[in-house]
Amino acid sequence: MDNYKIIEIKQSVFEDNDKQASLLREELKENKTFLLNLMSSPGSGKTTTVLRIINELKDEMKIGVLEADIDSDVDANTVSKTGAKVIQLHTGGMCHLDADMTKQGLDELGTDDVDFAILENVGNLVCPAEFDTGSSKNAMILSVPEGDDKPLKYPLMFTISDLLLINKIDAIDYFDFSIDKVVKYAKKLNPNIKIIPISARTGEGINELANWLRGEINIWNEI
Ligand SMILES: Nc1nc2c(ncn2[C@@H]2O[C@H](COP(=O)(O)OP(=O)(O)OP(=O)(O)O)[C@@H](O)[C@H]2O)c(=O)[nH]1
Ligand SMILES: [Mg+2]
Repeated sequence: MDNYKIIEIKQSVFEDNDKQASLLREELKENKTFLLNLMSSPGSGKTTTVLRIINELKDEMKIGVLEADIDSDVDANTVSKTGAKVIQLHTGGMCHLDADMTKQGLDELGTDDVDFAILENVGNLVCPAEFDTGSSKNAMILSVPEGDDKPLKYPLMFTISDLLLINKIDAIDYFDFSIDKVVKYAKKLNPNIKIIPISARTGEGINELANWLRGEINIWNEI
């Protein structure tokens, strides 16, 4: 039997998503649960990065994962093999999650024994950027094969993200991709964005990512 649930999430009835997001953030803070909203295009490496994060932090904290997809349970199946608590959310065709939909997933996951919840959002660089999920921090992945012009084409995603992971740097020799250009464009849109080049495949940069997460989780639990 699979050790994860699949939830068909209901469309939100709330009109004011920002209000729902603030309420959820307050609830998570009281509960001392840090929620990372991880966004990217399909195939940029979200699930592979989630596996790396779990591997790095699982001995220090209890981790729970929400896998959001239009259909399938491929990612929940992969992540459940790590032993982390996982829920697969089906969005019924919607290309994003809002705060109420995220809450439906967290309620099912149960956050009382979760210190760090990771939401793998639906693969898409547009819609997820438009909806506050109630997360503690927003992270995005841009992978090398997608090209270094993406901050110019999808500025909102780079503007609302606290962390930009440049993934698949093991493949950089095969693509015309300038990390310097991405850093320049992204910082222009969002001067405070933290940028970490990684390879979820080889593990390069994962230490720095884990340290960033440890720092943010500590801050979240202190204030
Ligand atoms: N070369 C290389 N391949 C990678 C890296 N990270 C992920 N991949 C590969 O990229 C493909 C997609 O990775 P996933 O982790 O499934 O990507 P995803 O963003 O979760 O995809 P969706 O959930 O479908 O949106 C897989 O074949 C991975 O093995 C990396 O750092 N380097
Ligand atoms: Mg995935």
